[in-house]
Amino acid sequence: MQPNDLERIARQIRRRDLQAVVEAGAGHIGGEMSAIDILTALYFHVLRIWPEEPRHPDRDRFVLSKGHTACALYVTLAKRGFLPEEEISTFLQPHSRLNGHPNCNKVPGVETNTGPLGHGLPVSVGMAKAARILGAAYHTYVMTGDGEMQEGSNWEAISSAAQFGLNNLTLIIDHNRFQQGASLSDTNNLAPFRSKLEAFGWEVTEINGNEMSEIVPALQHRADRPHGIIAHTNKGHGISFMQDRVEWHHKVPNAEQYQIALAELSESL
Ligand SMILES: Cc1ncc(C[n+]2csc(CCOP(=O)(O)OP(=O)(O)O)c2C)c(N)n1
Ligand SMILES: [Mg+2]
Repeated sequence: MQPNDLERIARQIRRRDLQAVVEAGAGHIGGEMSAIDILTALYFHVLRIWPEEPRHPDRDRFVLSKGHTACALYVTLAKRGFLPEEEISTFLQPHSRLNGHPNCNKVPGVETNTGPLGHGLPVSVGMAKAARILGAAYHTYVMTGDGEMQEGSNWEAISSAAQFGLNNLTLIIDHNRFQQGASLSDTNNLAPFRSKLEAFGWEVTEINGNEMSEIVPALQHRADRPHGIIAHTNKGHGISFMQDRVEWHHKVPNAEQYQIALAELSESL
């Protein structure tokens, strides 16, 4: 697929995500918009997957460690054929399997439960290590938030991955410079990430994480050790009034804001 096609799909996913958050009256729209270009590249170009057989043993694994942005994952999985697209309208409704955080026992395509930050990367190290033990060829990808990197468990996992020589593991840090309620630099600022990952023995690539032509080759790159992608993104990317505004971590657009956002995400742009 060409970058143009992927950009078109990403816009469609952004629109559906926006609509779902507005209809549910809740969600984490800022961190969804920052991550959607990477999710699109993964599910529509990079991952080796079979939607009709979500547990295929040879499938590549993707773990959304920043589980609060579940809605973006659900919309992407639905568009790729893992679940009915109509089901997105049940997001956060009673009895829906599309909960605020992804559950692998309920939703096809979800690899592990996430939501409590700091767990997806350790689990992904286990998945990559398991591939080693089994002699399996699948690749494991995991996306964390930049605020999430403040969890100490991530750094234990990073050191283990290097120790195990896991060249079948790619970590993507969605570096949108904000966490919940504050900018990263005003809290426990771990940026810059490159020098820290390199000190643990990882190979590092830095990209514009909202630019498809940079995302795809970085995801496809294979190193001789664990690979970290520092994806510089904008929280709320694609919707002008949300970008870099801390309140859009989990604010819900009102009717007027919804119309402005929809227009900005329209096909013609
Ligand atoms: C262990 C844990 N502590 C706190 C929270 C509450 N929480 C949800 S999202 C979030 C901020 C995450 O920021 P970041 O990782 O940068 O995510 P993004 O900017 O991509 O939305 C926090 C503190 C949580 N989900 N898990
Ligand atoms: Mg962040």
